[in-house]
Formats: sequence, structure tokens, C-alpha cells
Amino acid sequence: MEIRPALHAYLEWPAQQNPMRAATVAVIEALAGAAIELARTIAAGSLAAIGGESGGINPDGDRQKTIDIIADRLMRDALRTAPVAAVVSEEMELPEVLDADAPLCVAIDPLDGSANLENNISVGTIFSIRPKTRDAISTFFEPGTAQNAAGCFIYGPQTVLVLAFDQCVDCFTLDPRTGEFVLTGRDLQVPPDTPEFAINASNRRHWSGAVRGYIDQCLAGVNGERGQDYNMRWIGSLVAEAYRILMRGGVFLYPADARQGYREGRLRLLYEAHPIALIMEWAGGAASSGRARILELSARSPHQRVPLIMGSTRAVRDVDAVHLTVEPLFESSDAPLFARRGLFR
Ligand code: FBP
Repeated sequence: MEIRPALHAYLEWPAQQNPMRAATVAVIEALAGAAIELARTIAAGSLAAIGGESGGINPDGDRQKTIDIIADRLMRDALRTAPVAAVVSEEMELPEVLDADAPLCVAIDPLDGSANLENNISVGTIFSIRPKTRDAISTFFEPGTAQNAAGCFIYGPQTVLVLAFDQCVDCFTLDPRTGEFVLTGRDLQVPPDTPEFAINASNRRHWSGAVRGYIDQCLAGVNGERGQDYNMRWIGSLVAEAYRILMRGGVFLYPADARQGYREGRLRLLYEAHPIALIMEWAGGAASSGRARILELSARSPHQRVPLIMGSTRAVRDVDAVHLTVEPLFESSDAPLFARRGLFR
């Protein structure tokens, strides 16, 4: 019979290697404990009266749900028990210093996609861990390559932890009988050749020429430039899209678009794009803004947004290539996001 180690046992050996890895393991285990509790609350759904609005507004202007507040509290309380110098959370305007002398900094989206809960669709917690550099706060403004681990918990039909650690991406499933995460997928690799894309197509009229060009090529199917028929998926939940791509490949796009407030995309660099990009790259996939590798980008502010294209490497490179040749629909306020030369307009 296959032996499936529990998360704690699996991380025991790396934790013995050096103090930084031991600290990283302590953070992962603290978050896993909080995720188990959050999974229980989410699974209770209407029975736990978590669906309502809390009355608060997060730093991005979104209305906070009660469950957003619960998730934020659970995760930050857990981080207080671990060697964490500072935390950036989607639900807090400014980074919070926990223990300035501790070796790690954590950026976290405590409950991504919480609006999906009303429809019983998977949601998740996304986290990014990096060693503290000069001081706790400036650590968050280093590029995403500074991360030494990242992951996401997905609260869906199964509760799952996708963990990027030690250059490898593993998957753990919460066993409801024991209340423990157990290793169920080792060294995950993004399948390289899946003709499947995910994008919120209702925004088509707001897209740049590059994004329209790429999606139009996919829609043209076997008779078009790409020479094959494509399938489309859109869940509207980043963790669920990332998990699907890890399992069966394809590409996900949340591009910048011409709507007010979307000139730099929708997703946040520190606690959405950076950790998901680390997962993708360590699983053999790729993540780009269309112009740059996500992991080479640095945040200018805690809640900075970024366009995100992630998935099978070839597809991400194809989207990058289209960005190099296509005229923009609009200019970003402070960065030349799109080149000028019309192919698709
Ligand atoms: P929140 O972080 O505000 O929960 O939003 C993130 C998210 O739900 C992603 O999970 C998803 O990819 C995206 O927003 C969906 O956005 P849209 O509703 O614009 O398609």
C-alpha cells in the first residue's frame, strides 16, 4: 500500500536542514492549522451564518464579507505564532509588523474569491513567504524571485494545499477522518500542450489589441493561425483556475483592460500573482504580465495590481509574443504596457 505522509512528517526533514527552512516550515504549518479551521467554517456554509456582509470595506474598496474577516483573523492569529516579522494581507491597508526580529515576511490573501461562496464554488487562501531583507517592510518591495515558498489552500469538493517549497510543487489533501493534510501529489508538472484558455470574455470590448488578437486566434480553431481547436474554462476563482492548470494545463489570463481601475489588471502582485507565479514556474509552467516575468516584478505598494497570464509555458510565451507586435487599445498611466504596431486592429 502506498504510504502517504502527513504534512508535518513530510516537512520534518527539510525543517532539520537549516534555521531558515525550519522557520519556513513553521509558517507553513501554522497556516495549515488555520486553513483546517477555515475549511470547517466554510463547509458549514449557511449553517455558520458566514455569508453576510461585515459592513467593512477592504483597502481595494471591496465590501468585506463576514467570512473575509474570519479568514483574515484566523490567518493572522496563526502567523503570530510563527517566526514572522511582518504580514501584508488583502484585508489590511498597511503591512503589520509582528516581530521585527523574526526571519520571514508573509503576504496573504486570506480568502480569495469569497463572492463565489454564495454559489458553492471553490475559494482559497493564497500565501507568499520570503526571507526578511534589510527590514521587514522593505522586504515586500523585493521582486517575486525573493520568495522561498508559496502556496494556496483550496476549499472545494476537497480541501487541498498546493505547496511550492524547495523548488518543487506538491499537493496535500485534508483527510476529514484525521483532520490532517496528507501528501497526494508529488512534484506536480503543468502539462505543456493543452489547448484550453480561461478569460472573462465579458470584458472583450475593454481588452488591448494583444489580448483580443490572442483570444481571436484561439477562437478561430483548427482553421486559424494556431491550427487547433481550443476549449474554454472560466471559474472566476483564481485558486481553482490555478489548480485546474496544474492538473491539466492551458492558460489563464486576467489582463489589464481599459475599464476604470483595471489599467494594471485586477489581481494583486504580492499575494496573488507572485505566489501563483512561483507555483507555476516550479511546476514547469510560466507566469507573465504580457511584458515581463511576474517573478521579476517588484511591488510599488502593498496592494499593487498586475496583469496575470499563467499556465503552460508555450501558451504564456505565445501571449507574450502577441504583446510584442500588437497595437494597444490604451496606454497604462505609468508604464508602456502595450507596443504599437497593428496586426489585429
Ligand atoms: P478577490 O481577491 O477580490 O476575491 O477577487 C479575486 C478574484 O475573485 C479572482 O479569484 C478571480 O480570478 C477574479 O477575481 C475574478 O474577477 P472577475 O469577476 O472580474 O472576473
